Amino acid sequence: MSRHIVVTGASSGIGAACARAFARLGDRLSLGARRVERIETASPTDFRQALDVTDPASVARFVEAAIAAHGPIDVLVNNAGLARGTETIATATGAAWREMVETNVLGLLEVTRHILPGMVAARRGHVVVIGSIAAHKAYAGGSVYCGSKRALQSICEALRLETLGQGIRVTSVDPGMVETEFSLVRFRGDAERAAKVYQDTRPLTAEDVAECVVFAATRPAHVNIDTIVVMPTDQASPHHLHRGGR
Ligand code: NDP
Ligand code: 8X3
Repeated sequence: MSRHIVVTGASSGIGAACARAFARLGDRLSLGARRVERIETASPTDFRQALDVTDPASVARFVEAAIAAHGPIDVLVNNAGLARGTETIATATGAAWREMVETNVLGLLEVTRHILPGMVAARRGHVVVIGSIAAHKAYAGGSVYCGSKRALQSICEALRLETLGQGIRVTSVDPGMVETEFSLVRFRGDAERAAKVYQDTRPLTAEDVAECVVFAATRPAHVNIDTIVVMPTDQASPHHLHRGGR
């Protein structure tokens, strides 16, 4: 049966790949991102609307319109997120910290708090969070990005406790290196520096991660996949990569 899937950050990378993967299953999609014109729709019934997860009014408008378009939400893929810069704590100005926390943590909570009550009322629903291996292992220059992703682990744990017995599933998909626009955003548009991140190594594709999301979301209702940690074969930790060619 077709389900209503919401994907945040669907204009690029992992979010766009999740949208394509669920579209192939025949699900009804509601897709949001700030660059709404970049969101690809597979079917004329797919719903897309500008969404800035850091703006509570934008989140409220998006969720209301998504439910009006496709009815109760079955799966929320909390994917919108970013890393900005690699400044150390001593050299940062703080602006990028606020952007990361407002997007990765507060934005995710804002979207989730609007969608969860409908899932609880229906006594079914699935909240998927795109975490990161950065949640499992911090690195120099990544303090706040890593911290924001580690915060999501606690949020997922609390969410499972708060919804226990109410039919809600909570899954964190925690990827290692994925070749998307992530590094371009992190390095503020410096394409040369971003390309070097993926040089001579074989990263995951956005599709690899979307397959993990779809796997979790297509288990029977009594099965909750807690956490999927997925890394390239050529990666052992955030900064331990084998660069033997692609
Ligand atoms: P991309 O930069 O390709 O995609 C990020 C998406 O997030 C875009 O669609 C962007 O849309 C959206 N987004 C960013 N800020 C906002 C906002 N305020 N409101 C709504 N949407 C927003 O990167 P990825 O696909 O790689 O990143 C997706 C997720 O995966 C992130 O949470 C990231 O932390 C995580 N991740 C990525 C890894 C990687 O190596 N690439 C590894 C582990 C985790 P727009 O700019 O149009 O708003
Ligand atoms: C993205 C992966 O290692 O750059 O979450 O933090 S990493």
